[in-house]
Amino acid sequence: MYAQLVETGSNKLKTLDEMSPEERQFQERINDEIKIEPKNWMPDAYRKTLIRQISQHAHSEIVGMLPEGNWLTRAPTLKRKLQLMAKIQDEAGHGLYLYSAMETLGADRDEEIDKLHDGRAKYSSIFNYPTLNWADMGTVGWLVDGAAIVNQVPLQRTSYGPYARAMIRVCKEESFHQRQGYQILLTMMQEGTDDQKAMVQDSINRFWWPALMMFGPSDENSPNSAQSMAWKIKRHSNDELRQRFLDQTVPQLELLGCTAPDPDLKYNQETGHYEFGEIDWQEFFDVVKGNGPCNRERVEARRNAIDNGAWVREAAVAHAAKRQHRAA
Ligand code: FAQ
Repeated sequence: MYAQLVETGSNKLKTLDEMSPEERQFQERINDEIKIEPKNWMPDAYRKTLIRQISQHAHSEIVGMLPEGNWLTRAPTLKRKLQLMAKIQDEAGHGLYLYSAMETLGADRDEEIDKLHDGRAKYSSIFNYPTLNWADMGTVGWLVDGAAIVNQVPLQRTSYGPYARAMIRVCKEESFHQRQGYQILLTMMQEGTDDQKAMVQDSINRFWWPALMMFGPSDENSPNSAQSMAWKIKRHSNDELRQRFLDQTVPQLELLGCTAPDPDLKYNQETGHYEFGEIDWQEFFDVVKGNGPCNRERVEARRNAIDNGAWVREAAVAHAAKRQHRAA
């Protein structure tokens, strides 16, 4: 729908006729599904929007390592520990591809990371919730990576080439993450004690609503959607993706033998979709503004990681300089 706005001018967005020749050529390229590459001309606002979204996405991957890192030393078996370690390393890798994609737009990585550290940059709200028990490692994989996949699969077709290409590998790895999470929960539900089963339900109760919030504000309160969809940065609206996630997740919830903390959740035979209760948007905006349960702790952990690792970076630079000097 949004892709048509540019042509019909039915919103505040410019029509093709109102665009400069450069803007028009750019939009026509997008309408024809031709990727925009770093050296192509692009409107400043397109560049800024992408830097905003890709940097937030990269920060999410990096901050997203923290809630799981909390459980590495307490994984119940060596196998689980190795899987969790591999997943966390993948997330670091995703952050690095994304920062690289962002740099192709002329953004400076250090500057963007500074914005994360001083609270100017956002990252996904979901990572501001604590991971309190081992089942949370299953729930994060199942629900959080599950939501991330639903959001990221369409991003493989986003209009900016480097972002779209980064998403292909990211999505493959997220699929493994989602399955390992679900498998943790299935094992606990099928082979666990009553206490372990209760742990799974408790974890789902805490992560259910925050996972639905990951898709962002509802369409009528999403200021960036119309333009981002016209530019085909976003291919579906926040609410469409939230619904898609819910429709695929509820049957998995039932297979686990668990319930959602939503008395209004029900299947609508006519529409073929699940209906759900009201999201607590106040909670969402509080968390996004920095007032969630773990916001301060997360940002501080990232700041400390950079500060404590400074000597390693300095040593690596000194070592490289020494080798270069010897080779000369
Ligand atoms: N949390 O107008 P919209 C992962 C902000 S990766 C915080 O709808 P937009 C992997 C939004 O930035 C998860 N802020 O914005 C993993 C905007 O703020 P601004 C991250 C949010 O950009 C798994 C304002 O609200 N994925 O999980 C959130 O068109 C497990 C208005 O919103 C991505 O970043 C939120 N949930 O749509 C790692 C995917 N939602 O900048 C470890 C790429 C919205 O105007 C463990 N990003 N905001 O001040 C996107 O697809 C989009 O940016 C949306 C938001 C859909 C997130």
